Amino acid sequence: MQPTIMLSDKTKYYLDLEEKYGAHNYHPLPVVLNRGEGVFLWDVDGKRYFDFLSGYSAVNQGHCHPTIVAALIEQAQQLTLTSRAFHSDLLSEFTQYITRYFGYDKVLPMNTGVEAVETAIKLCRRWGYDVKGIPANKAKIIVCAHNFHGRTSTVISFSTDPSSYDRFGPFMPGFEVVPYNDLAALGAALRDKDVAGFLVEPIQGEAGVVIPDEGYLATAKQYCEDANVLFIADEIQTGLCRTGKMLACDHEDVRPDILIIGKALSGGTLPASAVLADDPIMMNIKPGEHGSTYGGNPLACKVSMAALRVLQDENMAANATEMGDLFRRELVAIHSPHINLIRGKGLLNAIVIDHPNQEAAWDLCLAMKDRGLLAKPTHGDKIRLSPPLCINRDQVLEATAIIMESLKILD
Ligand code: IF1
Repeated sequence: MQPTIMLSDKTKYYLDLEEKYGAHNYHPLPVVLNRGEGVFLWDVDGKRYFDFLSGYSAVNQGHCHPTIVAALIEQAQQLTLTSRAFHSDLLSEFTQYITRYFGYDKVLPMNTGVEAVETAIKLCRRWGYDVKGIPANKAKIIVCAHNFHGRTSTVISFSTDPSSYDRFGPFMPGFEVVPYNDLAALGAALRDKDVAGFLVEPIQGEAGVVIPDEGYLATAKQYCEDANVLFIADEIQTGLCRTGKMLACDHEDVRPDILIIGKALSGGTLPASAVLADDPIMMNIKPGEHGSTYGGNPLACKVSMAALRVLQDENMAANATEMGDLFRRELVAIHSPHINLIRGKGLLNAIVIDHPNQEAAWDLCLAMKDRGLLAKPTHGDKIRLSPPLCINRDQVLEATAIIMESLKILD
């Protein structure tokens, strides 16, 4: 049965405006939002929804978290941007705060996630030349099939998803793709003396929450150490308590040589990302060799410290573990013939829809929207289910009931 999409005139008005004046580089669910609080979003007609996307894990702390918003407002009235031509008190405090928080010598602040990935690539290559002694312009970085690290022309150069890279060439050389979760392939690729780094998502988000075998990350890290290659973790989506630990790498006690974080670093308020590494890696970049106008701005620094503090103060890692376990148990208990697979760690979850209709996952998302829960399909048949980490037991149960009810439209 096809869900009937009934949209209010108000909703249609906004959809039409964006359709006419905005580039068509997205295909959103037909819902127009104008308010958020905790695990909830409201549309322009005042209808309330559970947010099961969390801005792709940017709002781990919940929408408009009062502590984070207070920091934002306070700092916005004091000082927002100096550029890195001058110092700011907040950047100084932030560098100390975040390096102690994650246990690294140094931080390099950027804005969006992909900028932090770009920064990590440059840091890795520079280390490859200056420390490892790779001949000029020969450095290679190993990446994984079905990776997602962002949208810049360098980063899409090593994407294996045609919708990311097709007709956007020519592409940046120097990347070697190996299958994810394949230690033998990684080991073979690491025999090349020109390899400087291995860039990996501890759980592949865009690929549909693909969790590697237990021990993969720890062994991959060991292989990298043995080959004198940097282990670079993209924790932009998996980090900051999303999977039940501060970092997804913590599940295997892996300490990345280069750590990339973003998204929830600002709790969904403004773009803030960061690259963390120790001095032997970070100190190879000298003044004038890398930077960003907004990177490390005092507003982002203040907000990021608040966002990190909230994760700790509100035990969001433990809650993600507990609520994630409960949520997956509840999903399994639905026994829906239309759910092929339920997987996840903490509150980073996905279901795979099994249905003859190609549009089933999209239709299910529309049905869930009608019943008050927002999620978005990827790759046709997968739906990511990742609510803010402040979700409580009753809310998990209420949300699961909505999902169960919505699944009936696929009967
Ligand atoms: C979009 C996906 C999620 C990321 C990892 C870097 C970035 C991302 C591991 C870049 C961004 C976002 C971007 C968003 C969709 C979304 C996404 F489905 F595409 F894969 F979250 F699952 N590394 N992921 O997940 O960060 O530059 O965007 O700040 O619309 O492209 P950014």
